[in-house]
Amino acid sequence: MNVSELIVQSLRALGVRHVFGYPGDPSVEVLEAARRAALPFVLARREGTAGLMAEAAGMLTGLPGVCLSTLGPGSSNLVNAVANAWLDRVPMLAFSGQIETQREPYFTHQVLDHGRLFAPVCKWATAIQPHTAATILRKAVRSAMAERPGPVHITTAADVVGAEAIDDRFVLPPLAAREFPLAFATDAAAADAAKRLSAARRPAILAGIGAVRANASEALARLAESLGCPVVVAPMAKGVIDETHPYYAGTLDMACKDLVWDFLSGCDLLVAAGFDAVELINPWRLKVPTIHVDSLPNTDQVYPAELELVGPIGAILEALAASSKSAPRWTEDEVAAQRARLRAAYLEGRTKGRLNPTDVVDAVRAALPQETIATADVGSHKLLVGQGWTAHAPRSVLMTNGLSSMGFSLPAAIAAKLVHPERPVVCFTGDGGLAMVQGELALAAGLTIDPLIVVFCDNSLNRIELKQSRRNYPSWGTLIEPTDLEKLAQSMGCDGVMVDSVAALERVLGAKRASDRPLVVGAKIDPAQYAAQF
Ligand SMILES: Cc1ncc(C[n+]2csc(CCOP(=O)(O)OP(=O)(O)O)c2C)c(N)n1
Ligand SMILES: [Mg+2]
Repeated sequence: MNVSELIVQSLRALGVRHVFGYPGDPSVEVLEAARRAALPFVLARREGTAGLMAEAAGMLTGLPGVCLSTLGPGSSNLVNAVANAWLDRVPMLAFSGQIETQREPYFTHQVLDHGRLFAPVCKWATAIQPHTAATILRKAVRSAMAERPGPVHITTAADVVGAEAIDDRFVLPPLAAREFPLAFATDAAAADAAKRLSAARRPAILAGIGAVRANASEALARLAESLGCPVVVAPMAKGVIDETHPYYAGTLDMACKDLVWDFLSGCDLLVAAGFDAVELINPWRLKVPTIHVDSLPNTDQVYPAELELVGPIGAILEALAASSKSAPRWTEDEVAAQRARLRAAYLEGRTKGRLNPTDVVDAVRAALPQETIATADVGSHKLLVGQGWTAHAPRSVLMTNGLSSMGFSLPAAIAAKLVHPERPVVCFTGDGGLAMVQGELALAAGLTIDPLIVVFCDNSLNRIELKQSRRNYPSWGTLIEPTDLEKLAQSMGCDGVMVDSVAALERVLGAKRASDRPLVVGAKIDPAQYAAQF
């Protein structure tokens, strides 16, 4: 078995179903090994988008997303996606080719030092060798998946990929640590937490991506119900509690953020459940005593916590639910009133008779079934989708709120469709974000998948343009040309349509459409609502 075959075999053993990438000379052996093992290779239009597809696959499955590039320009193109997975805390295995091992130390053409290039944006940057191959892969997998998960970058040199693997027995490591039940009743910190919760009159839970990774949804709902306590979620954790649950109380740091922060300020105890401060866009402003519940200690200290309960998040939340008795602290009506305030604020600033950004979010939500996977890009539209889209299950909304790289949502939607072909997928993107990655429309068409791609067309990098106007600066360097998305989509093998009214949008969403072709809907919105909101 050569090293490439060993790599493919270990990816198979791990349950990986796709490799996303863009090849070069040193990738040929890896491609051939994947072909022989019938491991699908998804040829993206550039490495950066391939990596974002891998990231989305990692978000959806919890297994490392796998991407591949050539050396030099391929690896440098891959850096953005690896960094995105790094700050979004998504497990990833990123492979880049390299010149032969003997030439690497001195040769210059296309040779970058991958160790130095990737070290700041991954958990481990390493290289594979025949005599250590299986061990390196085992360590890479375990490192990528261990809390907090993230990317591992593996250099595969041109002379190594075809060489016989000497260390050739890949043993799949346990992918999660055995979580022993906590001795909650006898633990002083736990008893302290239970006492504080029992004494609290206005507690709230702030749930984040750690709770999603820990599959703690049920425990979270149980704690909310047993306390009678609202749950605010971080954007990437949307769906960790069904947003139609009576105790769901909004998404943090998206649209209407002051309402959410003020609501939390009024609480007398906060349980941060798997909340990762990487999702904070604004500085922490709460003075509320906080209990940090996570698989890791609160080493970031972006927010202070008086007490830390570190371990299996679901088990800790269950134990808190069981141990903190007393009457519900909030009525369901009080939490419903908060949701109603949020909804009213989210709708503010619309212009009658125009296609407002929230009209687009709401019409799409109304037209698509509960099990839809939504991906959102980065920009003004994301803030409204983040608050306005009703999520029903964890891992059903994919967005990047760690690195927050534009151009994420289209590749993520393609990956979502490959991972879950049976579920409807909608991609929300700004016109700026789409322009960065629009070549991938041709990939989506080639794959005969049917994501719905909804583009907020405002001819602007609105999020930045608004910041200019806040300072009374003219819009300069932030305007983009209008694009005929109907023509663009068609030239890429997709269906396309432009709409400029709610009625036209609803007609398109209600019409029967091809199940083997993406549909691009260019929504010509009136951006005035953004200005009113942000
Ligand atoms: C790769 C990248 N470049 C720049 C930014 C900074 N940025 C954040 S939002 C934004 C504007 C996005 O424009 P568009 O996609 O049209 O969305 P809109 O704000 O108009 O809804 C920019 C430039 C970023 N987040 N990522
Ligand atoms: Mg825009």
